[in-house]
Amino acid sequence: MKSRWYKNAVIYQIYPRSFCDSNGDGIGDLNGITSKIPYLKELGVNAVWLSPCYASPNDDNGYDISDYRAIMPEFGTMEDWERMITALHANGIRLIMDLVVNHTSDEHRWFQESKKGRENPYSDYYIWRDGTGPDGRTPPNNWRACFGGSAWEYCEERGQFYLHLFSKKQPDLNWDNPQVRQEVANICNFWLEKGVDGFRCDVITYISKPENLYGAPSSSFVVGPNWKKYIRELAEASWDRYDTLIVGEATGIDFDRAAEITDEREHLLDTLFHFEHVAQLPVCSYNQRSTNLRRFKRILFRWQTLPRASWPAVYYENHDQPRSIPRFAPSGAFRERSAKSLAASLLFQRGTAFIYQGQELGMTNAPFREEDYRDIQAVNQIKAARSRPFARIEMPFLLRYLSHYSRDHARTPMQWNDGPNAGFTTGKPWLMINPNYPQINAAEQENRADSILHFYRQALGVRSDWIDLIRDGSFVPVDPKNKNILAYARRQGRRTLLVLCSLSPKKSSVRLPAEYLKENCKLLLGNMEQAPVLREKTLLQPCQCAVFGIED
Ligand code: TEU
Ligand code: CA
Repeated sequence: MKSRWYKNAVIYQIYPRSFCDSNGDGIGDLNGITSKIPYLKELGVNAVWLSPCYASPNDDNGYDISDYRAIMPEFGTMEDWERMITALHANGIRLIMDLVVNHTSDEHRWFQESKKGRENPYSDYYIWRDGTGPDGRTPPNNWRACFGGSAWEYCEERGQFYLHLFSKKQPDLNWDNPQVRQEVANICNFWLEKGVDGFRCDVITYISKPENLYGAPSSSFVVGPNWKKYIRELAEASWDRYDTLIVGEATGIDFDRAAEITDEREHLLDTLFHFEHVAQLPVCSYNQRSTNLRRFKRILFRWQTLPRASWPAVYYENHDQPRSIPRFAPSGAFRERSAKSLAASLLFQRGTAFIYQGQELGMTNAPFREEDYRDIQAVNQIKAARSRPFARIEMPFLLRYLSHYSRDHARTPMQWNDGPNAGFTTGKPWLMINPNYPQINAAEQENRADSILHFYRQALGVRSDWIDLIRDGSFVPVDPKNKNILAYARRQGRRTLLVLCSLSPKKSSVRLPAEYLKENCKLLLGNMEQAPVLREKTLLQPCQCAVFGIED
């Protein structure tokens, strides 16, 4: 029976490689996570989304799985994993695992068998096609891989191309093969029987490809021809037997499609991550503020109009995205205020709210040099640019782009304290630690009542007190055209939450309808000593936020 617990939940995403290293090898691990469960409990999150911790050669840091039922040795053992989930559950925190089944690692035994030829039991587990052209060495279509180059790799051993939408070490599974679908259901049941509370499904909208791939348009694999059938089949064979959250990563999805596939009556996904507000706009590629507030608000407010039967997921950061400061709000002198104002703007929206590790500290992008990048996406972009004739001209632009958008920015180790390696490891960290860790770290913020960390704890407390209204109430934009302030109201019966968030370095004012100018309006949360005085034209200080409760 589905309790739909996730409709009340705030979920904390952990990127295990960078969260906490317990054995000094410079790599985060499961025992490190277990040691920080009191921190998560104190923060007030209801669940953890754990990025992949399965056996993997780490071509894409675990999003290339070679054994779905084994723990990556660098992260620990299955006993460590059992200890972690037991401790999470004992603290009232659920665990969502990352389900990466659009593709496996090429080191998975299925692929090792499949590539041997067309007669073995695994030959049809992947998407193999004959090449075209006189020598048969032209790929079946012009699809490009997300990490560069063609999405087709020629395998001499088998004499065919295989499809890989990501790296060539991440061959796409053939979901048209019922045996593959059964294998995935078995993997889900293996983890659900161990007590997992659901899955974040990696690029799940890509799993159904068109039958005829020759010349097929690349958009044809987003929610492809058999997508609904395969998801329903998987739900019936596994997810539906447990009280799970199934959140899909839905790159390429639009609003109407999202409303349809998260509609409870469709029995497909419970919710999904869209990417409209974090889309990298060419014009913004080279400046620090990657989006203007009006566009940001327009997108966020639109997604708040998902029909009642559908359910949003709201987030600003994850392991693939740069840090939200300075991306969505001013850094520098206003960094702390901005972080709190962004938190207030996020946590009272309708939907399951996601916080990414370090967001609750106001962690920022890092000053990487070219040699510091580790992410396959950045490394491949640098390698490709270096190999081109105009590298000297191209490189400064690419490095400037990466300084804002590399996925490595989100993957710098957690900053626990101002001790060696920010308290993340006693060894050599696998990725550069942000040199601002002496100023931005959990220990410092633990001891400062006006820190971002304390603000998040307070905000999650307010969210919990008002959760019925936040879950079921209406969403009413306030002064939507305002280009400095993100403001909205949440309303249910006689109760209203009024959320005012300036994301501007300038003093600015917001127009409030008379219905919000009530005597019994109580300040619930704010990031400045002096709360704003509510009037028809309400003045906010730079990056000031305030959340008011009104009970008629
Ligand atoms: O990301 C899917 C995806 O589309 C990403 O490539 C995203 O668009 C890009 O990283 C933005 O810069 C998922 C995982 O979140 C990502 O970490 C993996 O690399 C990818 O799938 C392959 O599993
Ligand atoms: Ca370790």
